[in-house]
Amino acid sequence: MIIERADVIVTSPSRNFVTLKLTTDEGHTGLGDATLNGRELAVVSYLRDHVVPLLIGRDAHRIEDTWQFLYRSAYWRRGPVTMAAIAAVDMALWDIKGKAAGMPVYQLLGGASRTGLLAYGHASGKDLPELFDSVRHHLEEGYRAIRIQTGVPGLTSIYGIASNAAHEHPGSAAAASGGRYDYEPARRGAWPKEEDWDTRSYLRHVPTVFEAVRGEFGPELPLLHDAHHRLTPIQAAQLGKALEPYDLFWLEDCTPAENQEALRLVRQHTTTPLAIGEVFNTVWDYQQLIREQLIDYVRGSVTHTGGISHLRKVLDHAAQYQIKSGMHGPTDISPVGMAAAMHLGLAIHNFGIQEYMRHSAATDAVFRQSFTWRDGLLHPGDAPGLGVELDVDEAGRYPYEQAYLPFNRLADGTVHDW
Ligand code: CS2
Ligand code: MG
Repeated sequence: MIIERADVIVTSPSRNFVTLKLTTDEGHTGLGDATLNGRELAVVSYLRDHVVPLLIGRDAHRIEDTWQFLYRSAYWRRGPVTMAAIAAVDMALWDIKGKAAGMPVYQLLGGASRTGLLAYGHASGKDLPELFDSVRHHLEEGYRAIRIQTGVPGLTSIYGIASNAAHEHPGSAAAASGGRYDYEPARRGAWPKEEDWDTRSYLRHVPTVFEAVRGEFGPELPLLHDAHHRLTPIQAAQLGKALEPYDLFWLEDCTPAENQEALRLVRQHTTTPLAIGEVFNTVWDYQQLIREQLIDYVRGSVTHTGGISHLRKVLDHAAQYQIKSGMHGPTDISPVGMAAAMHLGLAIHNFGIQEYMRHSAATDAVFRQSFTWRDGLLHPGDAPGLGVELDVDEAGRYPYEQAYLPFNRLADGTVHDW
């Protein structure tokens, strides 16, 4: 079965998505997510100008050989742009293979290891009343695990606080459903928006928030928190220790982990479970984190970690150290990337939890999906392949929009991790 055509489709229903669509001589098509939030067009060019010409005429069944060819023949290795492009090709070839076999991709990966995938959603609020309202909203939606993010006294704008969809995101899923919280985890703008940050205020405030949430919602509900790369290792250790009484499911991105060794210091001081990896893109980024058991969850997404084939290898390596998956799943992972994550998550033994941010109604009209969300569990469905079809005409209604992620400055003007 030969790849005859490759299209790179950019569409922006609510936010930008980049999708690779492959078509074979036998008429099968496959989709791959290549979305890199804030740098989408870099991946578009990498695919259109450098990868697509190499795909035409290749045997669509040779997924591993195509992966190794694209990774090693590029000469320049790793990085978010390269690995998102390779991920899209990998996902599209698994989609095609599933359709040719008449099986959902999870069956090709070894079949189901569980009935469904535990998911978590993002509750947030600028203050406790708004946060509690958001937690209740997510419990009503069926979530069995919830991420907690709040405003910090003295800071004017901060990562993670949902906008009120009804007026800020017309056309969003929540606005359509009358819900109060739609959520763009990284509220983007046509120019990088400057946000402010102060670690000492944050470290004083967060433990009081979890004290209040446990008081209101009890000790059982799995709670997660994302420090979003902003702390030094010893500050991360301080926060992990301060949160131990609140029994978090995980503390995410507690400190920038390019220096994987930094997590040794955090690990020495706290038993709060740690999740890292959404900005990583190959197994080499995790090598020390996994081998020294410095983390408990691998946060990589299929879209940003070289596809199903490579993230499977990372997670099989992690399984040897009792480390589980916690795949990244905000709205900047497209429905195609989410579907691929669900197929992989259903098949592997060391599944942990799946992040699940609901896409907007406009996005769902572009990407017709067959996954299910029932009683707090996701399932990829049993449609052949990944189970997502892209409506090219609907996609054409939403041209690309320049959109940057925000950035942080400290009170003295120093740029800080966002
Ligand atoms: C966040 C992301 O979901 C998360 O854990 O870290 O929403 C992140 O801010 C975005 O993916 C950035 O594009
Ligand atoms: Mg995160």
